[in-house]
Amino acid sequence: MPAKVVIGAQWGDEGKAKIIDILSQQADMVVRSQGGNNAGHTVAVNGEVYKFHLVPSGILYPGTVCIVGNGVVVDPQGILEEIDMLTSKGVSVSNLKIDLRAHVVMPYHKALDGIKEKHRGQDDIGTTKKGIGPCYMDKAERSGIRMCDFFYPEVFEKKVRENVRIKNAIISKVYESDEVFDADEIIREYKMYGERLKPFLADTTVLIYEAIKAGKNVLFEGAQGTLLDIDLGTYPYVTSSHPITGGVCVGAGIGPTMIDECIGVMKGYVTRVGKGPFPTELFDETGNRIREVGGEYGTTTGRPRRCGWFDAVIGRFAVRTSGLTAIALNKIDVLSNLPTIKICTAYKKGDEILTEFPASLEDLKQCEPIYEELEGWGDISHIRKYEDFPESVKKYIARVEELCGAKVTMIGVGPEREQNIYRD
Ligand code: 2SA
Ligand code: MG
Repeated sequence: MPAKVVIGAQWGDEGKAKIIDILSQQADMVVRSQGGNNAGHTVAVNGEVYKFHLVPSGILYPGTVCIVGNGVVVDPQGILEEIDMLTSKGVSVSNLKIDLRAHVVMPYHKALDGIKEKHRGQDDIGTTKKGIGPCYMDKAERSGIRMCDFFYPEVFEKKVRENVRIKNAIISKVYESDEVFDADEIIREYKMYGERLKPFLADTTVLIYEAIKAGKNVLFEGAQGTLLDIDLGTYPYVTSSHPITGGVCVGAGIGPTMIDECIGVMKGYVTRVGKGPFPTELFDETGNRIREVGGEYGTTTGRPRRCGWFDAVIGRFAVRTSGLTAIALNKIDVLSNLPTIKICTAYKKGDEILTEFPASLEDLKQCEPIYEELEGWGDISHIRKYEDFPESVKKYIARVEELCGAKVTMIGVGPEREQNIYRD
């Protein structure tokens, strides 16, 4: 395996958790490098259900080192809840390490996330309200609080006081809200969290480097998806980090030459939560059917996800911007029993044909999908070998590969581990 990256190649919720769970079995180390507890996945093992937001699910395998890298924004309360949940279920967290450089999500970040969304009104982004955007904002503005600050109480206190002074002014004066904060209270509470987190803190960039150098299997676990990337996604309807493979280098502190494989996870259709244009979105019976059969409802919020046909323009974009070496194509069983299946091959914008994903949302809004229709298939959930797929499935997979420009090496026909079919 050596160093493998798994990212979402659409708008998130591509079923990365399942692929990561499978690959974690052979991993010596699993690393998160971006986002925060806006990510979420559920893993069921031996009848126990575990919900993860910050801690890599690899923690369930004894001996696997799990890292929350420097590029992650960490909500101390959130990660401590996860640690407590794991401990109460008898799972050891001794292999969990959090980078000293990781930024801390503070209570005012969460409040501002909510206040700003409310203020955006009709133009809201549909954020998870976990404080992700405001925390990355402070990081870029150079006023953020980092994990290493917990070791220097006077530095920590000074930073909290200055931040609270500014945030309170913004909250009360700009947004006319009374959700203001008390610095002393935050300092007291967060120092306590800091004490509890100290045993987990380390320079994880060294640990990752040494693991790769020693030939260990290192798995980088992406959160969210390509089109939610702050630089390359459908801005401003994006998250504030880099879910593309490039984000791993910065967010884990390694160089691109240290990565061997980049796997992009796609579904056989597309979903999106939150706002923003979505060219292949379906508003009809087929869309409802995909949502129901695929269980396309938000893990944390329960929000129904918007559903649409597979979009190869997006697939190509993900392959190109992340240098994908392979595609994991998930949930194609959800498309079973449809008479025909559509794939969007390009967009039509007025008289123009676009084969590449546009930069401007104004352009994207005008894009109409150009579809190619393929023959459907019946139940495939029992299939375990690629050779056993009906011709129509093989043709569909071949077309996805051709249009996106990367090989499909894993195919998902159901939620179970055995329902993941491998192909060289
Ligand atoms: P934010 O909170 O600032 O990151 O929100 C900005 C946009 O990014 C979208 N977003 C997501 N979309 C899908 N899945 C996400 N994460 C979890 C997951 C969701 C869950 O991985 O399954 O637990 O249900 C995620 N995180 C952020 C969000 O909808 C906004 O459009
Ligand atoms: Mg998800």
